[in-house]
Amino acid sequence: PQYSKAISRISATNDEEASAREAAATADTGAPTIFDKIIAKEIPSTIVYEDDKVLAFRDINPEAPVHVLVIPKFRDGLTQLGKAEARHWDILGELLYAAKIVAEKEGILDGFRVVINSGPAACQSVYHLHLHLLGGRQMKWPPG
Ligand code: TR5
Repeated sequence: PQYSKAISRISATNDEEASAREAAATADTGAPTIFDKIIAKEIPSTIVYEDDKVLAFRDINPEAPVHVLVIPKFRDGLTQLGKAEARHWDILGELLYAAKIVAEKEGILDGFRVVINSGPAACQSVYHLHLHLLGGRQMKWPPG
């Protein structure tokens, strides 16, 4: 009984977290986001990789021991992956390769996950394209 109580507590927490994420998912208005302030260094973040096109910093609400967001410095209409156009080809490749560089720096090349939430149905909450790099623990499949 104690065990099942613990399980139901865990699922309640997961349900609450899931509802909170769904509630946080917003519409894509194209307005500037908090990530502009992070890029401009007006808001502090823990930067783990930076070059002229890409910034990678730790997620403020980590879902894994390693949880880094990899973003383009110039959004250029890329509020979400679903808005990608042919001109974004290069930056999309840069972001993915930067994720690999960060995975290597973080020591998680044995297994990591890259996630992109695109649009409200995927619970996207910040409309500046970003890759979530997650690792440092055994990942589960399928994702929710
Ligand atoms: O839900 P999506 O895929 O849009 O992911 C947005 C991510 O941004 C979430 O995982 C948030 O935890 C993360 N986030 C939000 C803020 C923030 C952040 N990561 C680092 N620093 C942040 N600051 C300073 N402010 C945020 N609002």
